[in-house]
Amino acid sequence: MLIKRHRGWELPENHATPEAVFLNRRQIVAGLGAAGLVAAGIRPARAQASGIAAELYPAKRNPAYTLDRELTEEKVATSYNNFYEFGTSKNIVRPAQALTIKPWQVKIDGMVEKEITIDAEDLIRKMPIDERLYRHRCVEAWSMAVPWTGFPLKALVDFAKPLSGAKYLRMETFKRPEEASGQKQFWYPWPYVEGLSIAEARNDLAYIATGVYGKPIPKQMGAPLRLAVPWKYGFKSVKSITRFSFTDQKPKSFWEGMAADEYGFWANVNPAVAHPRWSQATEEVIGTGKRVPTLIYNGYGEQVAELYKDMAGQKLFM
Ligand SMILES: Nc1nc2c(c(=O)[nH]1)N[C@H]1C(S)=C(S)[C@@H](COP(=O)(O)O)O[C@H]1N2
Ligand SMILES: [Mo]
Repeated sequence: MLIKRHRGWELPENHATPEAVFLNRRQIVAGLGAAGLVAAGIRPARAQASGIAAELYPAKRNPAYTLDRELTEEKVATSYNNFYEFGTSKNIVRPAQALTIKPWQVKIDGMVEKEITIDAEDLIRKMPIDERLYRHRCVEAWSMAVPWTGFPLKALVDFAKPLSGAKYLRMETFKRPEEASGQKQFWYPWPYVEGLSIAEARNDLAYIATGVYGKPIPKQMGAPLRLAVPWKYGFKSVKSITRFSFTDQKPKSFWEGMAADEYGFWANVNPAVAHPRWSQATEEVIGTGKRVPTLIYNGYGEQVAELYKDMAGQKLFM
């Protein structure tokens, strides 16, 4: 079992870096601007990484979501990324800085009581923020473990007030080829789209991350808000979301549009079901050089297996 009890007030152990805690407190308490930080001998670049609703970080850790494994080092997790809008390599930190995240309009539409557009900062400030330690397993058979900050997707679903006929939640990334050169590659079905069933979106584990390592989330990891569904392959966790649409039609995802026989809608982690081109039995834990066995539902079966009990015969693991 992966869940270990921690008291909520305990300080993050080996991740929320002391300087992040220090900078956040100092900025709030002393009201130090970048100039003040320079005077104090602190590089402003780090402080300015706090873009959106910076006063929320670091947030109180939720003791229900901790792990029995080491967290991935911050500099590893924040510099080894998949974000095809900015290139197909893992090294997209630099091009991703071109993304404008302030202001950031989020549209909530489709089968809801009332469609709205709201700025990400206003939306985030309405949500119940906590910190959670989650595993993350990419379909490419590597994994990491990160301390997200954010809010349960369920809170956004409740805020949206979906109509009773809504069965799916479709989530869409920005489309700005002028900022994201990968989107000039016309053979990809931009914008990046992902979807969940409403039951999945209401599961306690489904999460919208707005921060990581005790700070606002960096652009390369999907600022200002991205999905984190740790029992599914990483491609489901769509980054930099601009639109949440409630629908009765199963959404067609970006990767389904590319290769439907390799990347399906459910995409739940299962070591026993191989990708057509490679095994999913083990995963490389990035930053450690080690391979470990992959777990069914990425170790979260107790929380999510129930969602699929009446779905035998569907391709749940691809
Ligand atoms: N918009 C968008 N979201 C995306 C992707 C992408 O290319 N574009 N890549 C996905 C994949 S394959 C993975 S493994 C995770 C990687 O998240 P990380 O870089 O924060 O680890 O983001 C997912 N979300
Ligand atoms: Mo991935």
